[in-house]
Amino acid sequence: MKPWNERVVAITGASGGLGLEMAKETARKGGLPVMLARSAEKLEQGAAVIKNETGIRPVVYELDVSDASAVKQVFSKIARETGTVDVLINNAGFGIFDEFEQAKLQDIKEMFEVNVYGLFSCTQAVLPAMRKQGYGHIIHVASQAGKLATPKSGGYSATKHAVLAFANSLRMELEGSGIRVSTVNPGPVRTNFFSRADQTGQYEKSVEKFMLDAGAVAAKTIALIDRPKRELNLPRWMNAGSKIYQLFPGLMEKLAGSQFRKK
Ligand code: NJP
Repeated sequence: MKPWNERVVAITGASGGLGLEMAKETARKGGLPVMLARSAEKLEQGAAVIKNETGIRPVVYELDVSDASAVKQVFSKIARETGTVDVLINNAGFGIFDEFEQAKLQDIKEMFEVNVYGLFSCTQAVLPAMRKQGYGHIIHVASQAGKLATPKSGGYSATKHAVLAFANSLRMELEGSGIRVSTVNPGPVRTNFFSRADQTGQYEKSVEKFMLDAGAVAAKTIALIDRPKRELNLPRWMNAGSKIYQLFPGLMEKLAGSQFRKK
């Protein structure tokens, strides 16, 4: 991998929340953040804050990751105007929490379009150039919901399970290519995510005491670039719960089922 001051780090969903914090952390290290999201105005505002703090002016592009042809166009533009993407952070995503019987199929489709197909398109857009240069790092922001699905998050959890399955397959396909694949699986993080995921505010309230700080999650994610590993799981205790669930699902649902009903 090149030194930080030559690294190009493309981050989807960088107009707010985790993505914006990751762009900040990239610039603090001396790297060039390429910030992608739908809201051009928020991207520009975020980039200005980063320029003020670090002296580095991020490159911004308006992009809806669910639009596969726009993804192709924007990533070709990045390659032409900025250079090869050394690190791609597939972070754009959203959730809608609903009992499945009441859930709208359209909402679930849209979650798959962004959280899964968007991530596929962005990954395909950067792979050929990473292969050519012989290195690169693709970091997918999945979730603890990709390991343990709880009530009211069937659709959302299914998208994140898909991301983890895809990441594991891709990692094996890319063995020996110099391209690393990691996933970041956080529990609840203090961002705007909940304003769409749960408009009642009930879930946010019930997990308030163990919400992660977005800046801290972003710093650990960017640290993965220097010390790649397959998964970053936060907080650790929650991941321990997910592991025990995978071993003894029936028992866990019986003993800790009420803990799974926070949404
Ligand atoms: O959420 P939020 P987070 N095309 O709402 C963008 C996962 N996660 O930072 O397009 C392109 O503050 C949107 O930008 P805009 C979660 O699943 C979270 O928490 O301008 N971009 C904004 O920048 C997601 O994968 C928690 O509206 C699109 C960003 O995505 C990632 O963390 C827990 C887009 C969302 O920012 C970041 O979410 C967990 C599109 N079509 C996993 N649609 C948590 N917060 O608790 C949205 O386990 N965006």
